[in-house]
Amino acid sequence: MADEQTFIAIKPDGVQRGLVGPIISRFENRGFKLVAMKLTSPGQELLEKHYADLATKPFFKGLVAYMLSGPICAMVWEGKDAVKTGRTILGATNPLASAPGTIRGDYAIDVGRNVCHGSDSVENAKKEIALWFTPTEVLKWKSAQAAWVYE
Ligand code: IDP
Ligand code: MG
Repeated sequence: MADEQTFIAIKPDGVQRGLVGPIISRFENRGFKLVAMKLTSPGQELLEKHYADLATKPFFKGLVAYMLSGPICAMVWEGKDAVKTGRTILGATNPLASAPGTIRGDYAIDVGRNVCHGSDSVENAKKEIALWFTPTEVLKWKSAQAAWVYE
């Protein structure tokens, strides 16, 4: 499905380190289509919802504090297999286990400063997109590149 959507966020460390451009470029260059984007500081309530499945983890408080430490660049990227391929572009959760060529493998060292987020399933992508964006913020548009990206 070329219209699969994934939620990708550049975390506060990625924004502070000037990685917004390079991270966007990786998704653009691959052929994915940007359908929503905003620089946002969403607040504790949204971030606790976003990471609700990790609420019992010992690092949860620190994780939320990290996500509250500066602006986040929130995006929705669309294309064939966008969720799984998005995770591949990001690399492993622990940057030291991420292959060079992935975002985390090229730009990060510590798991608690891994510069980016990507949805881990189509179902969670739908939930995350609905949490971070209103429906009108997610645009429908036809990319002029589509015929050159898809056969
Ligand atoms: P993911 O971001 O690759 O999906 P998750 O297991 O969903 O990984 O964890 C969410 C985020 O929580 C990670 O991206 C990372 O920033 C943070 N995190 C995960 N495990 C640890 C840890 O052991 N210590 C500190 N932070 C962690
Ligand atoms: Mg996750």
